[in-house]
Amino acid sequence: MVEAVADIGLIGLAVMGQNLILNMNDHGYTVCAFNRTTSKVDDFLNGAAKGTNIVGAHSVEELCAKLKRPRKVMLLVKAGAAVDAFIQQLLPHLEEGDIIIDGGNSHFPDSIRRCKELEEKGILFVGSGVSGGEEGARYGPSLMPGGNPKAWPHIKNIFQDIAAKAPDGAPCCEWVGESGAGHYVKMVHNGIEYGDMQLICEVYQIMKEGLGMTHEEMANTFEEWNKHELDSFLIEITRDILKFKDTDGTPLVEKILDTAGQKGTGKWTGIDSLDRGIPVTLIGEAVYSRCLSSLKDERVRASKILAGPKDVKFQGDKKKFIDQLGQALYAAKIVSYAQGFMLMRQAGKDYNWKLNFAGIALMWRGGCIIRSVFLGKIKDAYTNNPELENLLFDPFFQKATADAQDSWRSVLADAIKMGIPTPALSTALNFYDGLRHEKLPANLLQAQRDYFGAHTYELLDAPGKHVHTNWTGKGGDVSASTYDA
Ligand code: NBP
Repeated sequence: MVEAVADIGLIGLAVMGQNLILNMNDHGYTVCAFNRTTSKVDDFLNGAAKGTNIVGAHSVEELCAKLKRPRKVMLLVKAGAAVDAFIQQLLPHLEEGDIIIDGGNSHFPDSIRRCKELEEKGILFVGSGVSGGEEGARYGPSLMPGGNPKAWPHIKNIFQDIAAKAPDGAPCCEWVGESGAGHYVKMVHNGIEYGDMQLICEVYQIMKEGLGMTHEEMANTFEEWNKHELDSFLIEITRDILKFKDTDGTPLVEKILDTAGQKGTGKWTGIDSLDRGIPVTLIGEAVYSRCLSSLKDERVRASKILAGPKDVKFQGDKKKFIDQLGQALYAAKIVSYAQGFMLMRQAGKDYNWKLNFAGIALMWRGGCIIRSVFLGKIKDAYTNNPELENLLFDPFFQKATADAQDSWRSVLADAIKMGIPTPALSTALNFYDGLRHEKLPANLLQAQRDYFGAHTYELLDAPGKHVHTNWTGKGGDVSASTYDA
């Protein structure tokens, strides 16, 4: 008879799984480790786990037998079929009230499905975003658990113990919401990460190409920015990357091929925003920018034949411009987060998830790739007003964008004149200007739609009443039916 000694089982002994197990062990939990290729269990027990309380299993049956009740099994395997395969293997060895946690980067519709299917079998499913990479997993990740709420009291202590801690000591882990909410929030987190990275890259190109700054100057600027409102992990690593010299003494970053890869979570966010009709334009541009970067051969050909501005060099006050560039970056970042929270707000309504936005900002405050001081301000905004309609309406962010807008416009005007691409910085300003316009030109658009397709329009003084005009005198009076695509 195998003794039930372990507090939790963990399947998947790659980089994330191994480090999370060691982190759990550090916090006094006994973990049972399992992996599809079982030789990796022995390698782990004889290697990194040697001398710890970690135990191993060589079959799913043995793993389940070693777990205290209710059993808790966490999966850290490749998202997709592997998760479903393990759930099927686990089911015969679990009983009602046991918990399966998927900590991989699963797409949220899969988590919605799994949560429902497992609930029907009496098993509590949790889909948890895990962010922070290898180091986060080992010393404190940001954890975003959602799913069957009955599971939360059983996993709360272990999750909050192993999570990163914000500067005030609060764990970067809270219950996100029902069903697929945890993986949804992780998806938006990753989308925002795409946006933050793209914004920094655009600033780097302006500094290098427009201002002719050296790598030392650029690194020093990022270092300076990291002391104030832009203080964040991504600004910090950008400083380090710009300083990093190859063995020949030149900056390594300039030797790296300028084509960006992606694993799909940014794309998922963009597609989801289109499906929900929420203008998450900055993340969309960040994904498209990676796509454009990967068209290297075409860009090389285009660079030789497509005209740009002739010999434009920045002529103004360089120091002032760098300060304005920091303001532009900050303002665009605010817009990106405002868009991300708009998307989560809509998803919350669509799925009836009670998302706690202050809690989400706190979860991202530490441990994850987008961690920053700025997220503390977002937490404050939603703590002050949990029903906040838009982050930009919060007094702090209203003032921050108002203070930055002149610099933001000036920087973009110069970048456009110099022919330097700024898709994310620009779309953020366009969104900001669109949002603050009481009237947009969609009245003309509606007229065009009605002109060519009899799609009807509403009048300002009679909203809700759909009218069709025979614009040419040739068409009939029949209109198309109205519906939202
Ligand atoms: P990987 O994503 O590289 O997955 C490796 C694990 O998946 C191994 O245990 C492997 O077993 C197992 N696996 C695979 Br691959 N195909 C399988 C299948 N068909 N059936 C069963 N098991 C299978 O590991 P990772 O980088 O540690 O990431 C784990 C999860 O966490 C992923 O969902 C990832 O997206 C997510 N994540 C990763 C990071 C990161 O920084 N790496 C950060 C945040 C989240 P084997 O040993 O037998 O091949």
